[in-house]
Amino acid sequence: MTMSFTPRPEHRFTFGLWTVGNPGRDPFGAPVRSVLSPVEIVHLLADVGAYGVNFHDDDLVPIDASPAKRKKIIAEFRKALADTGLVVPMATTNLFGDPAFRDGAFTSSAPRVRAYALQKTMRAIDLGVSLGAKIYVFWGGREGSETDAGKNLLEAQKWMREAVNFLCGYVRNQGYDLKFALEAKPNEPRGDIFLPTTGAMLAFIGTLDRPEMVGVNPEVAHEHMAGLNFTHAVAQAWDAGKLFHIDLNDQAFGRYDQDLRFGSHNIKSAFFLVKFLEEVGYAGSRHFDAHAYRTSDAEDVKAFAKGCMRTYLILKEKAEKFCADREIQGLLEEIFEDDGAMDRFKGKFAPKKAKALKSHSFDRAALGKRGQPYERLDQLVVDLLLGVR
Ligand code: DIG
Ligand code: MN
Ligand code: MN
Repeated sequence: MTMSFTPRPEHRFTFGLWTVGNPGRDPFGAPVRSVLSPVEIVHLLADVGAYGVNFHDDDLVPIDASPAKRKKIIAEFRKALADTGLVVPMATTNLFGDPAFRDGAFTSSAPRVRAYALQKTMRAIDLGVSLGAKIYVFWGGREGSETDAGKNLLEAQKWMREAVNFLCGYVRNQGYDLKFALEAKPNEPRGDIFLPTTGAMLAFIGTLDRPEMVGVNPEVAHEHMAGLNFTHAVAQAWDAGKLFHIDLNDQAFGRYDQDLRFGSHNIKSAFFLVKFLEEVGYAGSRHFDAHAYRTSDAEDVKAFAKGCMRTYLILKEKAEKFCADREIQGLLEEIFEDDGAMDRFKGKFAPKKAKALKSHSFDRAALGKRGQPYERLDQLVVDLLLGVR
């Protein structure tokens, strides 16, 4: 059953303006590709089969644009969306590029910077909502420290909480149909970034006034930078009802944030992620927060975008084959076999249940003798991914 790996709107593949628009600048080199306009990026994404486009406020409207220029840019962007049928599922604020944010935005030690960050974000929310965004991402790239000598860590948490609570209040007061998705990253550009993992973000959300308005936007590269299993983080977010958005890319462990083409480095972990998302019926955007190699020319950038979507669709088909594979399913039945003998101890606590369990006799030696066929199962996954099954 080989389906065509052609992206369609129902796949909900999205890209940020900053992804295929990345001109190839890096900390050690100047841009290598011409800068594309938002309109050119929308048409490029339409050409490769994307469903939607996302943006930081400054990606669309330069921070120093005149009101007339702003109006023109937005009108042209709207027309490109209408001409191509692309939508804007998500928007976000650039709170990391301008020098004003060099010591953070919501957690800057300077009150004026913290207030300015709120103002910039409210204006960016207005823009995002006006173009159709229903999810608003916050990535705190500058929220952190190089030395903790100058930071009050409890104040920083409080300021972050106040900012998110304030913005939830703003969204409610405006009557916007908008939810927030917090994106974690352990470091870069700050030496250490506050709330460094998706798990940390999930704990933080529980301290907010309106936690129901706030979820997470896990990114593959960022959890990998922390040495973590990305699909485990996604599963925890899903279990908490907080997987509001997801940033797909790839990343070698122990490296700077590479934002590689999806599935280009860890194909097996990408497979387990796609299998999870498809099995649970994740209905949100499949957002590729990634960019082409600096060595890529314009044509290779399009190949990068096509590759992100193609790999996702190939792995989606592999996941379907996994679920239909009788030998794999046979092993899973063996692994999860249950004779029902422990049913009386399952579920919520009850004094009688605890009493009976405490007095139950287990054959501990027999428990230790039972192995699991994970080698056989994992080799079947490898066979599947290598195309020999
Ligand atoms: C980086 O991983 C961040 C920023 O690009 C943006 O704020 C967010 C949107 O996906 N990801
Ligand atoms: Mn990243
Ligand atoms: Mn991201």
